[in-house]
Amino acid sequence: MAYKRRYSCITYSDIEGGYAGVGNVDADPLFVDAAGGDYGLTLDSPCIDAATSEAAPAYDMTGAPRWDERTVPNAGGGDYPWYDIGAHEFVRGKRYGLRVPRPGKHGHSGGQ
Ligand SMILES: [Ca+2]
Ligand SMILES: [Ca+2]
Repeated sequence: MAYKRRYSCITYSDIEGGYAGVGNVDADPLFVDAAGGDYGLTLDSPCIDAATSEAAPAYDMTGAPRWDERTVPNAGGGDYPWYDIGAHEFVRGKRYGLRVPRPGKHGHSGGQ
């Protein structure tokens, strides 16, 4: 078996069990409803304003712009130290849900 061992450099991430690196945290990300497939962040999440903007997209995977949550101290890095850890940016008052469709759930709900 021949493979090259690669040492990855992980920073500004939330890793269960912990991982050495700048800005890494080991804490429950406090998703909205992980069991229900909603991986959005709640306001108490340690992932808010804790990532680095360096080499990170200005929008999250749902298209929401990165946002400086004023009630959360900026603990991230880069030019804009208020990007959230993960694929989902917390935006107050507007939830951009990252929902994973689950089989067995009844059809579309008609709004809120
Ligand atoms: Ca943010
Ligand atoms: Ca902030």
